[in-house]
Amino acid sequence: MGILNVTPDSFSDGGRFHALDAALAQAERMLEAGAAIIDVGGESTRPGAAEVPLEEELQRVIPVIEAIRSRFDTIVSIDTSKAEVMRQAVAVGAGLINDVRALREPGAMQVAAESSAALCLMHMQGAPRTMQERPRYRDVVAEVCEFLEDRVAQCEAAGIERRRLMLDPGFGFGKTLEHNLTLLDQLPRLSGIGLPLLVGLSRKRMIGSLLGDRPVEGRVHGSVGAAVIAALHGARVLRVHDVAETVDALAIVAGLAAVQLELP
Ligand code: 7PJ
Repeated sequence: MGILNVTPDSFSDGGRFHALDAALAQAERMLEAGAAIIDVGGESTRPGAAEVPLEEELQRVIPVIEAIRSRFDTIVSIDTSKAEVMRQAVAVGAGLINDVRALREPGAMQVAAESSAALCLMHMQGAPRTMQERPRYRDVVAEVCEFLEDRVAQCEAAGIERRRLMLDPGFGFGKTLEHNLTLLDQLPRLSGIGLPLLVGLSRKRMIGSLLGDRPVEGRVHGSVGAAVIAALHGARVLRVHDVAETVDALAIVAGLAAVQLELP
């Protein structure tokens, strides 16, 4: 899954046309590099980020999803928590709703149930503006599992079939470095829920921390290393910025998996 941010901070130098062009060019690069899904997001959920008004988010993401779907044969994912953004995104061809709030915003569960899109439910403790202030858990893996199992049950109660769901531990969303590393280490316990896992570690602060507070531009190799670990621990979808680099690394993981499957 290649990340396509359409926030003004990602395509800064003005104008919606420029933003659309730049977004399409980036989507094309990621698809050529081997991405299977393009994740379009217009709301920054980085720690400390302010919320984006509905109209603004719609204007950012809907034309981009439409344009990608008309030009490329790919799955488009919409990274949003807002019901109306989900509804319009699905109407113009998004096939996956990726919600860091796991369908907890008003109306989101209903829009998801009325669509036939795939859904990614992510764990987050708190809200983006404050989540990194003092994350606390008694047992981070158990609590993330409990939360995700509860959201799966809520989805099933709303009439959403299990086979439409993917789960995500939400690296960096209300978690310390130690929480993040514990989750990465114990990822197979989350697989035990029985649904595919999506994992996003790309260029995140935890990668920077392990590299001596490296700024975001210097986190590519660390991110690829983290993606390999996640894949070896059972992640089925990797949400990344650096598609070409990650696809190469995953070819090695796939080679290993092929040999392992032939052995007793
Ligand atoms: C994630 C996401 C993630 C899923 C973001 C960033 C922050 N969606 N959206 N999982 N992260 N499913 O990329 O640094 O980890 S935005």
